[in-house]
Amino acid sequence: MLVTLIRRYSKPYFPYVAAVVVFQLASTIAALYLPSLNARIIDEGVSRGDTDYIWRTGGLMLGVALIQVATAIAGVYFGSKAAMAFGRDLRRGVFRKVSSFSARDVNVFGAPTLITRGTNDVQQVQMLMLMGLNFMVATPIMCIGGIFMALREDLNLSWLVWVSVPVLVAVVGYLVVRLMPLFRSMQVKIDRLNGVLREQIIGIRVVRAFVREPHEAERFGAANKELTDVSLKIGALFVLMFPAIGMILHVATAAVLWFGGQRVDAGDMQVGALTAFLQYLLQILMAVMMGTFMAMMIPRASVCADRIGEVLDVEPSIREPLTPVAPAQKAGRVEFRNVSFAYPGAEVPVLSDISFTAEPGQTVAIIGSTGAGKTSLLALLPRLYDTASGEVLLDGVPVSNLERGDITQRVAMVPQRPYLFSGTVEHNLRFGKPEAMDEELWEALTVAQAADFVREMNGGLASRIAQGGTNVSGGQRQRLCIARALVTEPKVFLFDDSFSALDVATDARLRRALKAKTADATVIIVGQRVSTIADADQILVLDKGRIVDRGTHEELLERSGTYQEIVESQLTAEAVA
Ligand code: DCP
Ligand code: MG
Repeated sequence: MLVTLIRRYSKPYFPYVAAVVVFQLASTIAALYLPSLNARIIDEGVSRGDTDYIWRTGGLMLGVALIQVATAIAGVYFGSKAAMAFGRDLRRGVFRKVSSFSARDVNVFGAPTLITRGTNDVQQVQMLMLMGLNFMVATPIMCIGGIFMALREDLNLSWLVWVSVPVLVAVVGYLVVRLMPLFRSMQVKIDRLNGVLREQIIGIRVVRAFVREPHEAERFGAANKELTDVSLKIGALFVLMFPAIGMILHVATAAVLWFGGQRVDAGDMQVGALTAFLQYLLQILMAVMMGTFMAMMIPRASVCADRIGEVLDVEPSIREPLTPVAPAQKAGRVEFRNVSFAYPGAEVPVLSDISFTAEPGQTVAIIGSTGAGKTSLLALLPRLYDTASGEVLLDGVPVSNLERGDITQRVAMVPQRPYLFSGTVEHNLRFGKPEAMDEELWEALTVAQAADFVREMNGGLASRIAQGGTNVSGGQRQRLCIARALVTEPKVFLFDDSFSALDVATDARLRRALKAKTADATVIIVGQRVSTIADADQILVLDKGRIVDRGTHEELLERSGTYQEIVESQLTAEAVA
C-alpha cells in the first residue's frame, strides 16, 4: 500500500524529485571530496611549508564546501516541496473520499478513526516521504563512497570499517526491531484517545447533567495513560539509542587514533591521511545510522499507509447512476412503491411494504410512535440510504437513477436533529443556494418565524453561529433550518418533526405562513402533535415500519384505533398539563 500511495500521489511532483536527486548527488560528492582535500593540505602543504599550495587547495576546499552547502539546501528545499505537496494531495484524496461516503460507509469506520487517518496517518507517510527524499540518495552514496575513499587513504586500517559498521547496524537494528511494535500500537492508542475525547466533547452537556465527570475523566485518563505508557516505552528505547550510537562513534574514533597513530609513528601513514580516514569513518557511520532510522520509519508509515488505503479503497455504497435519467417534468411528485428497508447489519426491516403517493400541492403527514421508522422513511427520498426492495420515485423516476444534484435541487429536508455549520446566519441560509439575495433570505426567515430573533441577534444576517449551532436555542435552530430549506425553493419539502421544539402558537403561525409559500410544492411532514398534521391531505399512521392506516384526520378519527389512541393520549396530556 505504501508503495502504491507514494507512486500514485508523487507522480505530479516528479520534477521536484528529480531535482532532489541531482542536488543530493552533487552535495554528497562534494562532502566526500572535502576530507581528502583537507588531508592534502596537511600532508603536502603544512608538512612541507608550501604556503602557496595551502592557499590554492584551501581556496578549492572553500569552493567545494560552498557548493556542498548550496546543493544541500536546494535538495532539502525541493524535497520539502515535493513531500508537502504529496501530503496535501493525499489528505485531499482522503477528504474527498470521505465526503463521498454514505452514512453507512462512515459508520463502518467511525468518525474518530476517519479523522486520525486523514490527519495523523497522512502526516506519518508524509514524514517518511520527506526523510526519504532527504536521505535516499545521500545515504547509500555516502556509505559506499565513504568506504571507497577511506580505503584509498589507508588500506591497513580498513578492518576498523568492517568492525564498526556491523556493530552499529546490530545495535541500532536491535533497538528498531523493539520499537516497531510499539509504534504500531501507538497509532491505535491515538485513535482511541481521539474517540474518547470526541465523544466527551460532543456529549459534554449530558456528562454534566448526569454528573459523570469523574467517570468520564477516568475513561479519558485510562486512554491517556495507555498512550503515555507506549510513548514512555518508546522514549526509554530512544534514550538508549543516542548514548549507544555515541559510544560506538567515540570508540571507533579512539580506535582510529590509536591504531592510526601507531602507523603514523612508524612512518607508514601521514597525519592528513589519518584525519581524512577518521572523517570518512564518521561519515560512513552517520550514513548507516540515517539509513537505519529511515528503515525504522518504514514500518510505521506502512501501517499508516494501509489505514489510509482502507479508506481510499472503499467503494461508496451509494453510487451515482451510470446513465442518469432526466425526468420529463420536475413538479415534485413523490411515490413510494412497496418499499422495504433495513439498516445495514440489522436483520429486522425498519420499513416494510410502504406505498403512498404525494402530489404537488399536497401535504402528506406521517404520524407514529418513536422508533416507528418515520425518519428512516424520509431518508430514502434524498437517497441517504438505498431501499432493500421496492422503489422510491421522484417525478416518476426511481431516485437511484437520478443524479444526486438533481435530487437535492428538488428535495429539501429539514432534519429531525437540526444542524447548523459554524459561520454566520447567512452562510448557513445560503447553504443550498449560494447566489441567494439578502431579500430572499429575509423572506425565508419571515416565513420560518425566525426574522425577529435574527434581527435581534447582534449583526443580523452576519451574526455568528457556533459549530453545530449551539449558540442558538433548539427552537431557533429548527426555524433556521426551515429557512435554509425554504431558500432553495425546492419542489418537495421534508419536515422531520421540525415543529416539535416550537410552542403551539408559533407552530400554528409558521404552518400558516408555510402553507402559502409551499402551495405548489409537495410537503411531507413527520409530526408528533395531532394539531400539526390535522389539516394534511393524507395522514399515514406508521407502526413498527408498516402503514397501518391512512386517510384524513376526520376519516382516521372515525375508524383508526391507533390514531384515536394517539389523539386521546394527547388530549389527556393537554388536560393534565
Ligand atoms: N435505526 C437503526 N439505525 C439507525 C437509525 C435507526 O437501526 N441509524 C432503527 C432504530 C429504530 C428504527 O430504526 O427502531 C426506526 O428509527 P427512526 O429514526 O426511523 O424512527 P422514528 O423517526 O420514527 O422515531 P422518532 O419519532 O423517535 O424520531
Ligand atoms: Mg425520527
